[in-house]
Amino acid sequence: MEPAPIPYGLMEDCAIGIYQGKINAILPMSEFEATRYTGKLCDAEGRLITPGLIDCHTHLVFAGSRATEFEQRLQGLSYTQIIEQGGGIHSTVRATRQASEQELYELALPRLQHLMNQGVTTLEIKSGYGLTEPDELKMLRVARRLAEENPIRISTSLLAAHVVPLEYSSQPQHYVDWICDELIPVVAEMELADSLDLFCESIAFDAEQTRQLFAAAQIEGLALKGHMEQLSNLGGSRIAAEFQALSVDHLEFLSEQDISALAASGTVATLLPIASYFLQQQQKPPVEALRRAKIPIAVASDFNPGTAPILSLRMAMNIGCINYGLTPEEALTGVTYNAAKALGLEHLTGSLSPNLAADLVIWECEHPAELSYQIGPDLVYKRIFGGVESHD
Ligand code: DI6
Ligand code: FE
Repeated sequence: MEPAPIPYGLMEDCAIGIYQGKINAILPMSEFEATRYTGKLCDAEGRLITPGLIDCHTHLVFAGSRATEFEQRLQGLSYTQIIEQGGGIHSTVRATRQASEQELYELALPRLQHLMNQGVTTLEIKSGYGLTEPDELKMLRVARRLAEENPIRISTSLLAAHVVPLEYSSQPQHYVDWICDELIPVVAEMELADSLDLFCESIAFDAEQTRQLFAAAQIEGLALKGHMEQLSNLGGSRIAAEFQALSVDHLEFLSEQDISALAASGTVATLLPIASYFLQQQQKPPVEALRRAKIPIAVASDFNPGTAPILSLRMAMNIGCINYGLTPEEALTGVTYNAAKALGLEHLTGSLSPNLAADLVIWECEHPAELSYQIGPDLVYKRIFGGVESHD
């Protein structure tokens, strides 16, 4: 999945050597046979092998449901109107604050298992439904525990700047100051988050606050990400580029000027096609301009109860192809190599290369376009994480 002249970088009739959890060699079968290897063998019998899939943007840990809000939206109420009435993200915040840490873990575990069964070996999980110190820490601890107790790699992101909590609505700036001065240092000290994320939007935080939050997180050594230009353009992507953020996500309203800034910084453009499908958004991210500027494009599920309650990374690939005009090759690169880049993990996972983790999926198919094309029957034949097989 690394950039290559051959579509998908596809190699045929090869052997992959795995030693101590890492890929140590990739050889043509003829050369492999000459080694007279006598160790453990797994014959994939002509099946496709890809890097393990990476879902680089999820809100997997939360409590409650927003099904009645879905009904309201179908009757004409907008996402913005619902949040302005104290619903939307606020509704999930109420339910998540009420849930115990154990309850949150038990709600998240089957979601995690479902993703693992689809071939996901790395994912990102954000906080952002707690919005108080104990509740944000609770969410992040659940995400860390999911990684400790399951064969998967999880990158965590502090998203306390998801929305201004209702108790701060008369003094939003105080909330931002509190995140910067108190919460970020605590989270960094406890090593509970790998990155800081925020929502730069008229219903959330503005450009100046974005700058302030990024500066505070950078001092504490956190990587940076942002929900940018989803419903309007506030210039968040350009600020992210200035701060060399790992990724900017959504991007429906990204401008030409933003694209030049991103191209210069190496920031990944993460597209979230399920969210815009679910919100019936007409505005599409400027895929052709991103391509022309050679900006790495990642694709993620954005799984969350409000705008993306569809727990399927391959569905995100499929909708990305249908609604955004991605090629199946771009979609697959978007959930492997470029998704690893969006998490700063490309030296560890995301492609099949010597010295990377042996995270791979053997698929019940031969052509990689199948992965964007067919939704339904489970195509995973074997899932291998760090050299160890695990699949229900
Ligand atoms: N954009 C999104 O798509 C999610 N958060 C965000 O900033 C939605 C979160 C939600 O509605 O619960
Ligand atoms: Fe999101």
